[in-house]
Amino acid sequence: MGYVKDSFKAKADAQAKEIKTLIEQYGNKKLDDVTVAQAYQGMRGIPGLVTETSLLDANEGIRFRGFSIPELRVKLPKAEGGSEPLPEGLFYLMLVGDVPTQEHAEHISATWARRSHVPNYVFDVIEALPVSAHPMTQFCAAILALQTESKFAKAYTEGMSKKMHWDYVYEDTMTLIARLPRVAAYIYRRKYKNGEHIQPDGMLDWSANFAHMMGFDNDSFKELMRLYLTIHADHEGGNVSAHATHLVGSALSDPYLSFAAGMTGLAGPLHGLANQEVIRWIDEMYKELNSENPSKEQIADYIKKTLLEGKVVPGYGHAVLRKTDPRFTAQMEFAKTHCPDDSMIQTVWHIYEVAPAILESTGKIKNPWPNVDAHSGALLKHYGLVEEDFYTVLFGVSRSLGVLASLCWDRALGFPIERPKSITTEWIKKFVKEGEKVA
Ligand code: CMX
Repeated sequence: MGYVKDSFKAKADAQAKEIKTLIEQYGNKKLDDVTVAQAYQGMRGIPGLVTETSLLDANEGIRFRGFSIPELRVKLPKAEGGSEPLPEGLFYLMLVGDVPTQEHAEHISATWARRSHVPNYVFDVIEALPVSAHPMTQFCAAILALQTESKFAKAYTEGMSKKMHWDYVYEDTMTLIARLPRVAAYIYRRKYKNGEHIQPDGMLDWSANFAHMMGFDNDSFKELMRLYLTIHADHEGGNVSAHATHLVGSALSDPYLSFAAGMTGLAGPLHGLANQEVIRWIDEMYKELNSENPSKEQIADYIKKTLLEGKVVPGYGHAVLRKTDPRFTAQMEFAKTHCPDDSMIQTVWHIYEVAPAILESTGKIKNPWPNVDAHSGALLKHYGLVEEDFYTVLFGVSRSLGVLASLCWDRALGFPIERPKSITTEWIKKFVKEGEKVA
């Protein structure tokens, strides 16, 4: 067994013991009460899920195993000559629970490089779709095509013991993550670069190789990819992509099927597709104002117009966060160092200066601050990755790290099939009138 796998299993066994004791001692203790509003309004704030890899604080933002993004930018291993964290290190942290050494991160890089070969029929499946198909549609189809190699599905059919579930989920996780950059880069080159594909470079780290296969060999872009693939990786368990992966995995669907479910959810405009929508919204504003350098007053008027038309301002708001997303701030800091004079980045910063007050003045938007998607597209555009409908695929490649590390934990801890109770409006009406539960 590899030493990453050994360390994970040792941690998970210890945690499973602790959880058993917790359930024995406190199994009936209430975590919270559920209100009628929560049942109707997306189950906001109900603590009904356990996800070990990260925890979101409404004001502070995400912490991965207790570490904030600014802390991780310092603590996680870097590529040679680089200053941004290697996502390989974040994966180790989420999976094992300890801050990795340089050697741990490099070991994961090498493992993923070794496992990155994508079978030809996966490319055939992508090629069977019209080139006009949205990149997320092509990405989801390719993940399902990769599923034919699931070791978990094969072992399950052959009658594996429940005790082995974690092992095969781990193996599928490592192979799937290893292959995603090749698949994503293939979709990118197919759709936007006349199918002129670039072979992987096994000497590069996961992010740099991904950048290389897309056709970007600029060192600064590789640094952006390392940061991008780190900060998008996980956002605790209740968001649509994480929850969908966890839910489908709880039926013992293998990691490929589970991750495909997460990705179909990420493709929604209120979730991961918002990064594409932000750029479209800015481009429409530029077109309407006939200027790529709008004043703050013009931006403010355009935001008000968007709201009057009954549309959302993409990149703003969040179901949990109540302050500026630290993932936005990390990207802003990167832009201040690498490309402060870019005109679209300047627009993003001007929007940040005016949008929160306008959104707040509506009185109904709970979080008027920017989320991760408000900044990412402008940075990618700066480096020439201008095809915004590809952006959610980048998000998806990164999100694999968190949701699949969590899936390993789900199976190692033996979590059962997820099956919350649903009720009807009739049930609720009777309950609020008679004060009792209806059978
Ligand atoms: N622009 C306009 N209206 C917004 C808004 C925004 N950015 N954010 C919230 N609202 C509206 C909601 O649509 C809702 O309106 P109704 O009452 O008319 O239905 C009201 O304000 C209350 O919503 P909320 O409780 O503040 O927010 P929710 O938890 O329901 O939704 C989110 C959260 C992210 C879906 C929402 O803020 C939104 O649509 N933002 C724009 C899309 C976006 O950026 N999504 C990316 C999120 C991050 C990610 O997952 O990648």
